[in-house]
Amino acid sequence: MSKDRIYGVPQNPVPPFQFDESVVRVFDDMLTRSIPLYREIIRRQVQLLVRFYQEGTRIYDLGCSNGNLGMGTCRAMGNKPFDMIAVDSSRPMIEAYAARLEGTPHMSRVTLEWGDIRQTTIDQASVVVLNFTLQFIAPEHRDAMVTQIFDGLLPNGVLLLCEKSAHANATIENMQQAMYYQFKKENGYSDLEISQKREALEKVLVPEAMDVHLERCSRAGFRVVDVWLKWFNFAALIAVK
Ligand code: GEK
Repeated sequence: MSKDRIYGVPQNPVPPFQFDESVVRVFDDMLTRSIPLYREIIRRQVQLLVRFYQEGTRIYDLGCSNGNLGMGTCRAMGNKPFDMIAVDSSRPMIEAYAARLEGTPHMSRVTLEWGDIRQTTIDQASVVVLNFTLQFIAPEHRDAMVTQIFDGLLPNGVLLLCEKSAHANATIENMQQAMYYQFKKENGYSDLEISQKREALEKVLVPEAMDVHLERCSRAGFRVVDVWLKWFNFAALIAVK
């Protein structure tokens, strides 16, 4: 796994963050050092996915990146048949995922699609995973995205949503930010790397308060929504149709 050193040298100006080849090369290192409990989240989401998957239906992984969730799903499903559609708008991400799947027994179970998830037709789904991806969609398109997911889910189908969040209260927001930067420093990121990454993500990753996510899911029609994991400004929720 290559080490993420992308923001280690001063850049002026810092260009907006993109999921390009340089990011794909270091992606797993970047995620494990930048998303608290990333491995734990993937592991539990795979378990939730297996639990809620209804035979003969589809699983969607929207913003699948290089396929950590998909590869975990293949291992967990074993010989059980399933049909997963994995979508990402970054070509290098889809290529990296395809390379991981190539030659594995599950190759035919996962359909990779290069494109914008806002254009994905969701149909006959029992599980939809939206893992740290809604945050990259413009806020004005988020209601439509979640409604599109709700409409494509079968009864008792679930949305598994993970996001970096914000807090409306300044004291809590400042505390969460401080804890998050502490986490990144503990993982070896320098002050320069942290501040340049923050600048690159400004306007690209727009976090919302957890209340906003919960209300959006309820408005879309989900009958129950639960936050199953929270680490300061990171959270995972499950919404059941
Ligand atoms: C994981 N889920 O390992 N359409 C499709 N893909 C998009 C869009 C869009 N509109 N916007 C962003 N992406 C993964 C991690 S990463 C999270 C997800 C992060 C894609 C983008 O190309 C990237 O691969 C992914 O969403 C977000 O659990 O890096 O913080």
